[in-house]
Amino acid sequence: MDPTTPPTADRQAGDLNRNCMFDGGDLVLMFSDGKDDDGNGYVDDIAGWDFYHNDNDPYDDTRYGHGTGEANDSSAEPNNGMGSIGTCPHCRFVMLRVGESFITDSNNFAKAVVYATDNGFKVVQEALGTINQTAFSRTAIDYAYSKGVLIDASMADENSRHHNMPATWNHTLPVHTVRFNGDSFHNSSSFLAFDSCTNYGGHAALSVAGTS
Ligand SMILES: [Ca+2]
Ligand SMILES: [Ca+2]
Ligand SMILES: [Ca+2]
Ligand SMILES: [Ca+2]
Repeated sequence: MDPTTPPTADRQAGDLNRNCMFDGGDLVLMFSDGKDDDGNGYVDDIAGWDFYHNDNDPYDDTRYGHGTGEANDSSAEPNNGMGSIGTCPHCRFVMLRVGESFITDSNNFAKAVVYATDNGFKVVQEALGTINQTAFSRTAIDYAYSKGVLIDASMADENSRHHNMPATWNHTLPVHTVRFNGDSFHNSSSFLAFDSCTNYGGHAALSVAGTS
């Protein structure tokens, strides 16, 4: 037996990666066979894709948590005895890894956007600042827009008016947070009440209450 193969008891239990939960990593271990069965160019893309390391396990192994945290905020399951509830708790999500922190290459992001668009995703949610804004990334964003895919883009967290890519390209929905000084953030009604842990400026298309 391959020494990396989990013991039979773990396979039967389904938690093959032994992180005490059933997750995409278990599906990757259980069903990967080295064949690109659907012929989309990605071998065993069973539970998303890692465009940073170009493999089929998008697990956040640096534990940076930005994208993982956004997935949690958006789609965390209700009534499961764990953590908080997402804003869309019955939405399904797929992890597409494009970097190991907040900063990444926009070409990785572009590949993920094309993948999401071609696989019928409705929304791409990102928490990124890219070191570049290549023609490929701009074209990918426009391609998603042409297919009706919403790209929900982070304004970033520098209390600044600087242009954070890729949010500043046309056809994204840049989002920042507001809060009301000295009172509940639920009372925020003005762009000027921006949260100091967010950017601001003409690209801010949507303001939401936040506490970070
Ligand atoms: Ca597991
Ligand atoms: Ca396969
Ligand atoms: Ca495939
Ligand atoms: Ca990986």
